[in-house]
Amino acid sequence: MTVSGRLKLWWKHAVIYQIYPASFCDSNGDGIGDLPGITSKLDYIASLGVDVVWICPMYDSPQVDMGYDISNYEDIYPPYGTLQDMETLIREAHARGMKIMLDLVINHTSDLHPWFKESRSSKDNSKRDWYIWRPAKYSPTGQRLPPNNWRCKFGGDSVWEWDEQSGEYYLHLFAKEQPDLNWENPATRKALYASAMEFWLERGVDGFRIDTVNMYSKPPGLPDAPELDPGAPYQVADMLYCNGPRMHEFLSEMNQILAKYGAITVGELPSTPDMARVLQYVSAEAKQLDMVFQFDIVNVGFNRPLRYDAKPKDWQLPEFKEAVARTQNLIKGTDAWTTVFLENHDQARSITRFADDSPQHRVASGKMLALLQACLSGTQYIYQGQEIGAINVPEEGYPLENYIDVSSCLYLDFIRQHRNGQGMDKALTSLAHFARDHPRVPMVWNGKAKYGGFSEEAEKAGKEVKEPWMKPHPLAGQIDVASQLDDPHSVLAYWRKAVRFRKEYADLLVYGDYRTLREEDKSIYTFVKEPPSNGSVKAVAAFNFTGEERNWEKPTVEELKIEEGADVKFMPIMSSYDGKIGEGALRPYEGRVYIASW
Ligand code: TEU
Ligand code: CA
Repeated sequence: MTVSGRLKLWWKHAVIYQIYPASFCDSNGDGIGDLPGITSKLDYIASLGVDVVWICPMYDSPQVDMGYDISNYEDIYPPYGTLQDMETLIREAHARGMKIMLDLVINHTSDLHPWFKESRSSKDNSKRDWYIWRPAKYSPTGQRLPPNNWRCKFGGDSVWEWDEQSGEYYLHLFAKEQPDLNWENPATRKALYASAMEFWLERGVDGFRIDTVNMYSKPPGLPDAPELDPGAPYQVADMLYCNGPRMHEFLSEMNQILAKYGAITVGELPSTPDMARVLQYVSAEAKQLDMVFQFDIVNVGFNRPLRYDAKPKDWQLPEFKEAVARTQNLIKGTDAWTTVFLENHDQARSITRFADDSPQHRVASGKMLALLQACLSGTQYIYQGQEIGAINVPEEGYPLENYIDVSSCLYLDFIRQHRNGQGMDKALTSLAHFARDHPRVPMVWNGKAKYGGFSEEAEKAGKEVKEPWMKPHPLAGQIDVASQLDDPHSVLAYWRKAVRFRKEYADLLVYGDYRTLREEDKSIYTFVKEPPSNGSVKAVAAFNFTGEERNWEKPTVEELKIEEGADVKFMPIMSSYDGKIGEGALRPYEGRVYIASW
């Protein structure tokens, strides 16, 4: 079955809801989210119209990077629960017609994984080559130096950690507690596929979000990176370690296993601006991945070599439109598929980043962004809390010590170490806008309950309730699930409506071709969704990204690319404002969609 000339598949028009287990729901009062807590909320999740639940790493881990540092792929981090709890969650999700997607983190393990403990024990250990070890270099004065100049993704220091005991450096693109696996070793790959993939596919998991999916094949010789940031101690090297020479060979090898189970895959694909390169991962014919997360949209406004040096809101709407177009055009004239997301566990809240989180405009912004997502082609992802209009914690009232994510902490360490601590005030302003901590603040189920109802079930059961592992959101009393569940004017009600709307008009909204109109307009974002093959129906969407009412004219026949003189009818079918769909001017942070026919 094809739609708009595109193969129609269930996971293409699916809605996938991302859960960060530590912060979703605490069932036993220890202040840490857990698997039974997720299971207790499956009816709520299903009520959003969700088809798949993506759960961030729940595996056993020392939690240096919140589970993206795995010490045992085949067991659960004890505070989250047990393997039994996981099997219950999978079964209960399936019973509700929802599928389960897990996070596949196989570029690195934790330094506490038995494999790494063996590997580091000695140079001639049988698992030495399961990780990436290199001898030190030495300066002319005999100073020990790391094997190359690559910069760590966190903080900005070296990717090499010296291991005194075995007298070599090991590679870690992320934290030093996350040693990179050596994918050149077939024994390592084989063990990974069994432990991280098949163990869970055998337990009924339906697919994987594949972490850093383009970093496994390192460039031979591990050459120095170009000095793009003169004066910096280490250099950005993702142009070297992303999309390496054997990446597609490794993914094809993985697919031999995934295909046996019909597992769906979405790869996290950073640092790949070239569309032709992205297509090598997601063209259906290539049989690599079903879809990928590109970073174009979420990177809008990040414009400094060190991520958190960026200034808040340092972007214009045309840049945002271009970024959306790059992710949408991936499917134009190809057999590829794409994704739609504005948030995840690594990105600050989209209302704060891309619209207006002030009390006056927060709700309108949340509804507008919900409608924007509903209108974009590709598989749609919603991150926990997005559906209730969650926003960043405010700068005031949430001090630096509350930012506990490893990338926030290593950034502050970098400032202390390399800038003599200069700029800490700017660092707080930047973290208050961009930090990964914002989406990890505990979910607010009931703003009137203790800690925002994060442990409400435990409280009701009379259990002692500890403060959550992360400081609760200062605005929990205003932005919560409970007060929105039965409010037809809430962001939550609107997200449910937007998901239904998207499914109703899937042919254009999910499967249609996207085309930006009026690219240079700095206030209003207008685009068209149209069948790849000419038809006589298009969707026209317009979004006012400002806090003032703005005039807006319907597109001309030229803009719509239809024959001169055609008598075009515009039927308003959706607005992000309640009540009768307006005509003409767009109200503050209003989104509106028309069907244009002729
Ligand atoms: O993120 C990969 C990645 O590239 C991140 O450095 C991302 O660019 C950054 O977090 C954006 O702020 C994945 C996971 O999503 C992230 O949570 C992990 O920390 C990382 O891999 C290591 O596993
Ligand atoms: Ca708990």
